[in-house]
Amino acid sequence: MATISGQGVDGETTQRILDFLNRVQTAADIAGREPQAGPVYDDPRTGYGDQIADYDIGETVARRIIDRRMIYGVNGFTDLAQLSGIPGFGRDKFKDLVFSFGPASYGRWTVLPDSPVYVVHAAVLRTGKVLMYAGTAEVGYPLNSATWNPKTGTYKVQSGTDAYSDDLFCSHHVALADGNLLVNGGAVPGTARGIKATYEFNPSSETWVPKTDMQYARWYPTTVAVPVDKAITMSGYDHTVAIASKVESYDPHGNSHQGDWDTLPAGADRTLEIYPGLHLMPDGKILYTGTRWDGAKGPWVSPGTTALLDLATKTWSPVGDHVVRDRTEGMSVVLPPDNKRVLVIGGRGDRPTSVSVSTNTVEMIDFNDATPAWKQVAGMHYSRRNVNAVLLPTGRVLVCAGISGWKWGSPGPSPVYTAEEYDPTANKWVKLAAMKVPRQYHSCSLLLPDARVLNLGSVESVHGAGHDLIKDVEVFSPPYLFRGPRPKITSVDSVVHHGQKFAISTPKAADIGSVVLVRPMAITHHTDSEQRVIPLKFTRKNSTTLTATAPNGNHPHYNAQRGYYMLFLVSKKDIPSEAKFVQLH
Ligand SMILES: [Cu+2]
Repeated sequence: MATISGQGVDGETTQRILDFLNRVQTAADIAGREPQAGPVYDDPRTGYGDQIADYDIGETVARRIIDRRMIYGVNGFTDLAQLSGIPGFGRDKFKDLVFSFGPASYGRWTVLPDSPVYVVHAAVLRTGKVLMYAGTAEVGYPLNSATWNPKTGTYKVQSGTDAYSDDLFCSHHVALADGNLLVNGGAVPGTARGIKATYEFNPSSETWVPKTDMQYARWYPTTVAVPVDKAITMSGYDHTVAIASKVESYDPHGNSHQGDWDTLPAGADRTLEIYPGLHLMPDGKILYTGTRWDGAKGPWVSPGTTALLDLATKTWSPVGDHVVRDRTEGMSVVLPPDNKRVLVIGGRGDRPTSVSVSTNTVEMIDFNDATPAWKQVAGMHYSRRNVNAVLLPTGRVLVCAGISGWKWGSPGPSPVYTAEEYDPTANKWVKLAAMKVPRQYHSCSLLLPDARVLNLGSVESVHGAGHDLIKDVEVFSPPYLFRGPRPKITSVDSVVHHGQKFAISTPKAADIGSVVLVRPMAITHHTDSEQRVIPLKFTRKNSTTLTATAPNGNHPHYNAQRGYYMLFLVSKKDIPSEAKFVQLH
C-alpha cells in the first residue's frame, strides 16, 4: 500500500484532483470505460506506460477511493496524502491522476512582468519577436511601441522619432512578402474620425517607416495580405465617421517604394461593419465571415450576409447567413489541412436587442461542399464575445479571453477565465486551465515561435479604478508542452521556393507526424486575417532527415503566398517543436 504525498504537485493540479474526487458519485465516474475514455487517463510516461487501451483505476479501486472519502465527512478530501494506503492505489495510479488533472491535460498560465506599453495591437515578426502598440487608446497614451523577445523576455521601446507620428489606435496590419508589417488606419485623437495613415514596421531595424497615405480615411479597417506581395483593406470609419465602403489595394513597390494605394472598381464596394472578419481563401476570393466590431454606433441590428469578394472580377457574391446570425465580436479562423473550412466562434448571439450578452455557439462553413453553408458545430463550454482564437501547430484551436456579458454596461462584462481547445477532427471542446488576468475588449493572444501563446492588453481589470487599460502579460503553455520530449529542428534552409523539396534535420525523424508552416499572427480586436496552418507533404530520407515539399498550387499561390512562415515539426504524439522561420519565395 502506497504512501501518497502531494509534494511536487502544483496547487492548481491539487485543487482539480480534490474537486474531481469530491464531486464523483459512483465508481464508474472515476474509472470510466474501456477503452479508456477518461476522466482519468493513463500517463504514458509512468507505471505500465503502454497500457493506454485499459483503464488504470478500475472500478474496485475507484469504489475504495469513494469509501475512503466517507471518512472525511462533508468536506471530503482536503489533502492528497489522504489517498495513502488505499489497497490497489499505487503511485502509478496517482501519477495518472496528476497527468489527467495537471498541466499535461490543462496546460499552464504564467504571469510575466508588465509590458512597457499598453497593447491593443500585436504581431509576430519574422525575427521571432512580438511587436506591440496601442496608439493613444482613447486616454492619451504616448505614440510608442515595443518589441518583445520571447527568448530573453526583454523589451525594446520605440518612442519619439523611432516611433510613428500618427495615432495608429485601431489600425490594422498584415505581413508583407519581405516581412515588413504593413499598418494602415487609425483615428484623429479623441474622435471616431478615421485617418489615412500608412506605415511599414521594419523588423530588422525595428523602426516605423511612413508610407503613402490611403485614399480613404479608415478607423477600424481590416486588411488582408494577398499575392503577389500586396494587401487589400476594407471598411473602417472615414473622416466623417461613415463606413468607408471603397476597397483599396496596397502595392509596397509602387511610387518608388513609398507604397501606392489604388481604389478598386465600384463593383468591389461594400459597406461592412468595422473590423470585418476577412480571410483569403485558397481560390483567391476574400471571405467576409460576418464577425465584426461593436462600434460606437451600438449593437449592429441587421447582420449582413456573409459574402465572397472575387479578386479576379472585383465583384461580390453572397454566401449566406449564420445559423446564429449576430457574430458581433466573435472571431473567425480558417482551418487546416486545406484552409477551405472556416470557423466562427462566439460573439453576441441572437438575443433581443435589449439584452447584450454573448453566445457559446460555433459555426463552420466548408467550401469543399457543393453548396457551402454555415452549420453549427459543437459549442464552447462558455459563452464568449471579445474572444481570442489561436490556431495551434497541431491544427487545434485554442480559445482564451472573452466575456459572457457586455463591456459597456449592464449586465457587466463577466470575464471568462477558463481556456478551451477545439479539436476539429473530433468536433469536441475541452476545458483547459484558467487564466489569472481577465481579458476582453482590446486584448490580444498570439502563437509564439516556441508554441506558447502570449496574451496582452485589455480594458477593464481586476486591479480596480485607475487601471482600466491593463499592461499585464500572461503566457499560456498548452498541454502539449507537458507531454514528453519535443521534436527539434536541427537545421532547415532559410529560403524555400514553392513546390520545391527541402531538407529538415531532426534528431528522430521517425517520431515526426506532421510538418507545418504557420503564418505568424497579427491581431487586434479579435480580428486576424493572417493566421493559417499549412501542412506539408514530407518523407523520411533517413533517421535524421526529412524531405518536405513547399506548398505548390498555381501561381500566385493564394493558400501559401510569398512571405515568412514559422516551420514546426509536430510529433506523432501531437507535440510541436519550436519553430524556425523560413521565407517562402
Ligand atoms: Cu478599439
